[in-house]
Amino acid sequence: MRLLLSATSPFARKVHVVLLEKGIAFEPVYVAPSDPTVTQANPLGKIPALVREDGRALYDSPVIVQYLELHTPMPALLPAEPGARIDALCWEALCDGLCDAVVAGMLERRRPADRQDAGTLAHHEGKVRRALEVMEADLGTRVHAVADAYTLADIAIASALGYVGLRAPALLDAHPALVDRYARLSERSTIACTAPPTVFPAALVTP
Ligand SMILES: N[C@@H](CCC(=O)N[C@@H](CS)C(=O)NCC(=O)O)C(=O)O
Repeated sequence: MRLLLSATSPFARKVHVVLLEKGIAFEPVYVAPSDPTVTQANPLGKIPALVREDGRALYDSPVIVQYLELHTPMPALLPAEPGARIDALCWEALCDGLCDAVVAGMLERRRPADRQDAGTLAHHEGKVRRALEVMEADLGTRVHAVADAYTLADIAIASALGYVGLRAPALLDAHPALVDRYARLSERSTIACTAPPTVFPAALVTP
């Protein structure tokens, strides 16, 4: 299998971590979303895409994660108990949506200064701020997000926090507990080895 990814995509990082956690053999292919390899695999031109042995491709990241969980059930990254399973999937949705908003804000800020819309920027930033507030409140001091076990929820949270740290670090200033959580999650080798090139500014990294 080939995973089409970039070093910074939080969606690709989530899938990358799941592949590593499950010990599935794959070839990582670092590529820009605009590359023809990506549009051949995913008509939407987005990464990640997983190209299977028979050449058929899968996208988007929650679908790829479900595929990997179904085809390689162990180690399980989704709880078997239905309530906990839905909770984990809801964490994934929150984290993915947060990342979508960071991406949208970043694209708006890349427009020429005189064509950036303050209302649009505030709209996207509001989503990120609210998502981080909910994340901090709901996680509290629990070690794991769901079911007292390491699950997809923790992987999605690590990917999202790493991405906020990369693209909009100031939004973490109000959330030292989340910065701590990211540092703790990063102690796991699969999270550490998939970190984007620059994660948190040194001042924000707790020992
Ligand atoms: N919902 C998709 C989002 C993927 C996504 O937005 N990927 C970005 C990179 S972080 C991308 O490829 N953007 C290119 C584009 O939208 O044209 C998923 O979870 O896979």
